Amino acid sequence: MKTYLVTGGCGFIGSNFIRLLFEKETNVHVVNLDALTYAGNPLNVQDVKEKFPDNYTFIHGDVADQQVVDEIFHNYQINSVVHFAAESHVDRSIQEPLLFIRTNVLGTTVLLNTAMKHWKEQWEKNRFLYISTDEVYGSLPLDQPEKKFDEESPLQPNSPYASSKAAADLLVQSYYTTYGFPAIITRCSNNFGPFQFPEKLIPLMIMNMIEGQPLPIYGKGENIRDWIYVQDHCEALLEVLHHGKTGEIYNIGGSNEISNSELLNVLSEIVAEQTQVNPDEYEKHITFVKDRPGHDLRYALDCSKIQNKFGWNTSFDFSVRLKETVRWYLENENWILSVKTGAYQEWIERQYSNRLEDV
Ligand code: NAD
Ligand code: TDX
Repeated sequence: MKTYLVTGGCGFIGSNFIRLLFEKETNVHVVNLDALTYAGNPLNVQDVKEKFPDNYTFIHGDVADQQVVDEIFHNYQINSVVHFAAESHVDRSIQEPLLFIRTNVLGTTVLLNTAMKHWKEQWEKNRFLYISTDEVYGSLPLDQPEKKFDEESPLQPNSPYASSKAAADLLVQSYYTTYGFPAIITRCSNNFGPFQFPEKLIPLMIMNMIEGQPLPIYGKGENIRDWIYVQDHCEALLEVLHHGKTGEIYNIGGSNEISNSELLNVLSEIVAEQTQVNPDEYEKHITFVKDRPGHDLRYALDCSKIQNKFGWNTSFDFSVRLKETVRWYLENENWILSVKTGAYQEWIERQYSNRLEDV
């Protein structure tokens, strides 16, 4: 039996990863450590809990809490750590940077220290996979489409979120260099798919279309992101976990760049088709609002390393996956209800009270 400590497993990517892990592997035990912040939703792993009651353990706790993390390593023979837990939203980091430092930097260091202490004698069998992000590289210009970031590109993060992820990324690297700690880092582009909290662009727009809310595009909508379907990301993580080399960094991207405005047009058409509404209905709600401060223009990753080493590639046709994602949000009413009150409501109120009148 192999035991994985997955942190942030009630969040978007973590929950998709746990589901995939149980689909692909037998004889595994997953310990999911999650603080259940506004972004963590127990419904995201409800099916896993029901299907694998003996192989799944949930621990409600904070990655920055030394005692909790120490107890987990004491109580379970953890073979590998897959560290997703983070404050993950750029806009929130602009409003509350200290929280991002605590969770993303201190939390990662507590995990590193504790794993190091408990793993001393079995180093070779263990892996610590840190889920970093493409945002650590900073922004690319819009007028040089051939430029992409590879794993050697310098780190030039811009937002407090990206800087906190970069700080943790460097700490993970330092544990490998200094102690030989068995760490691997992945840096992924923007994910989309089921179970994503509707503060990130795609689910926010889908939810707002369903709810008849305005569709706020920051600035001119010309910013470009590289979108990857969450399952493709999770499959890449399994490859890296099993075949990756310690001390190495792997970019994971969708090779699928699109501007926010274009994306919103495509989404409007898909939601309109699936709800049998005229697309003009949604397009008239598109509202250009004050830009995000320090808004990165473009992200794009060179993923040749992971493609060449593991033969990994994305499996999807973007528009097919977008359609599936829209359908998921339309069909999962209970999930929508669970996020609709509370943080989502508070989030859109804050967005609109802060932004629309400023334009
Ligand atoms: P998310 O916000 O959906 O989920 C984060 C999870 O971490 C939640 O379940 C939350 O409850 C938990 N958490 C937060 N603080 C915690 C703490 N102190 N202790 C324990 N648990 C805590 O995030 P996501 O989009 O699933 O991202 C997961 C990871 O992947 C993050 O590290 C993020 O930086 C990285 N990443 C995300 C994307 C993306 O597009 N979403 C892209 C690249 C990298
Ligand atoms: O209401 C909005 N309007 C808008 O125009 C929101 C929420 C976003 N945007 C823009 C900002 C970005 O250019 O859409 C783009 C995507 O925004 P987000 O979904 O907030 O993602 P981004 O800022 O690109 O960061 C994401 O990618 C890398 C994730 O949130 C990070 O966790 C990940 O590390």
